Amino acid sequence: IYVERTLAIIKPDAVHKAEEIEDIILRSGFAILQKRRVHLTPEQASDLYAEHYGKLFFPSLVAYMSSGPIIALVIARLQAITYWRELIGPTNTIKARQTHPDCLRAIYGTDDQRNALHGSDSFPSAQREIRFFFPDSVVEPVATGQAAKDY
Ligand code: YYY
Ligand code: MG
Repeated sequence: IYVERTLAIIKPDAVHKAEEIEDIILRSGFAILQKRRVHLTPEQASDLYAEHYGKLFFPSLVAYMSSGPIIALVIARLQAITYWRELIGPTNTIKARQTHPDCLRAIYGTDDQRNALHGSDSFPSAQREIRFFFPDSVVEPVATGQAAKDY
């Protein structure tokens, strides 16, 4: 068995529900390894979402993500990357409410862009995003056996 790490973000529209969301994270079998409350500048938000640079929604995404404090969390459990994405649900909150009413974006999201939560979409993304918020951490999203002592 192996423990995997991923990056979760509680976005500005959901920060007022952070306690409740962290509780759900813990009850869903994750450990919260690191946590940081941070107010990104537009430049930092652009870097975080660089993969979407040039898309129509990019400017408003950057404005949203820098509109207030966010909470970045390194969370860990078995298959954390896949499982956290499953738990937060589809990107579009409005559609999520129709197809996945129990997912966290359906519950905590605001509209089709302000979707309350982020989850890394792959192993390389998790590495990059964990390093983005926690540059000093030893980034080893997958830990086997003895490496687990790091937790
Ligand atoms: O990974 P995920 O957050 O589910 O979606 P992405 O396609 O990576 O988009 C990142 C972010 O951008 C999304 O959470 C909301 C916003 N966004 C948007 O406003 N409009 C879109 N058509 C697609 C994404
Ligand atoms: Mg994405």
